[in-house]
Amino acid sequence: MTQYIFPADFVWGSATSSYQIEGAWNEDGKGESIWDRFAHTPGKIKDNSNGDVACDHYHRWPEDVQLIKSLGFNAYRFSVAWPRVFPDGRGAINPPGVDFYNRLVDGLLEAGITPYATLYHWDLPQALQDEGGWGNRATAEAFAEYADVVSRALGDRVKNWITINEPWCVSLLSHLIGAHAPGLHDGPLALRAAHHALLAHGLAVPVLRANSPGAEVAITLNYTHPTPATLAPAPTAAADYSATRLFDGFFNRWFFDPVHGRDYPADMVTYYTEQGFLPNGMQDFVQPGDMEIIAAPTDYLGVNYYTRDVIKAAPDGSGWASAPEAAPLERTDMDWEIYPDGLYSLLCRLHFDYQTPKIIITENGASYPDGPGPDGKVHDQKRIDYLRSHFAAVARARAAGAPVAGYFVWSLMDNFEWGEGYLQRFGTVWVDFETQARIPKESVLFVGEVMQANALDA
Ligand code: IFM
Repeated sequence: MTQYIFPADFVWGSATSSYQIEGAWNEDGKGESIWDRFAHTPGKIKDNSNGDVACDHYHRWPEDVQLIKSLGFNAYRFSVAWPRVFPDGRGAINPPGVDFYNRLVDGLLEAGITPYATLYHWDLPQALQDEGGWGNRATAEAFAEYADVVSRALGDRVKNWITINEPWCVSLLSHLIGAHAPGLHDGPLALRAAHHALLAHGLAVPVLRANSPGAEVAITLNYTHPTPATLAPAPTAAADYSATRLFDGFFNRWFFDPVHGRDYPADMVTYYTEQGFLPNGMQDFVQPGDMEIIAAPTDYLGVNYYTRDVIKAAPDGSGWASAPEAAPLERTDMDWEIYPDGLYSLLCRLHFDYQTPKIIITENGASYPDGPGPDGKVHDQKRIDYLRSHFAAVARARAAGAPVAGYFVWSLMDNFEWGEGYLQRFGTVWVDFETQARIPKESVLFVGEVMQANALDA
């Protein structure tokens, strides 16, 4: 048994996002988002559900704030729904939408909980999508206007800002793979979208700093740990390694490199050119000065980590393929392998390779099909095991020198898990979606003990 100690000022929080919990999709002047449109389109969500009601947090936020407080978290990461503030994406502000977040922030502060506000967690106003969405450079400019309005309203009290959540999902998952709104399959568009999402981040950084003096500003990137399916001396090892390196470029380096001032990775520019994703070259959407804007110094990097990907060379030699046959570890309900060493590696990679000055884990957690037992309690031992192993990975990375300053568990409560609907429960609080009852799971009691002690036995 090892005891890991966390520093006294370590941030312990839980996280959610607007579309996943708020509901009230068309109340008080809110505009339609791309997720409203996507989820209302038959066949897009596995259980044919949507976020119309979700956790009804829009109406139940006071009790949710009390819940967060009672669980012992000292920070809460939420996101602002852009179409609540600007129903048309820009132009006329919707005051009731801004008031909602004003009340939420006041409530959090009264409860002694530090708010971490994410400006974009995927609910783009549909009006902007109708003008080209993230494929359109004007969306990045509209984001800066939105960041200005929100930070003028909340910036006296919110001192922790995250611009964009997971630009890989905003761009490649949504515009190439098509699993998320707007559900497209267009490689060139996906790369434009990625650039404009990063540009939006960079444009917002000085705006947030100006309107929220003393605030810490960050972007959140998601990371998957790329692992080659075979190692030397297997005859496939060299090809699997090259494929893994490409996959790392696709998922990780395309985003981690530019925000660290390294430009887009040259090997991936070559690869995407060969794939026909850059028919007019990078200069088609990268304008002079953009890379400096994207690399605007931030106060920390937010990282979301869940799993690894085991990769082999594609049979036709053109890229990578998933290698489930070489991925034998226990899995969560999302079918994601449990691999805490990937979190350790990420944190060390950021520290030793990228020299990231400060890191906060803005999401980490696990989905399991849990529910209350005969005693009315939710015994989610597997989630406890998952969290314990990942807390230990954080502590080990800290011991190796990685400047990790905080950890937010995903998620505060069960919620709308995007294309999976309500079939996946990531919450540390169980939600009955019929009655909206909330029951803290045993895992959140475990997290509470760790937070209280600021220490972990593992
Ligand atoms: O629920 C999502 C969250 O919105 C973004 N990061 C990953 C989580 C689990 O899939």
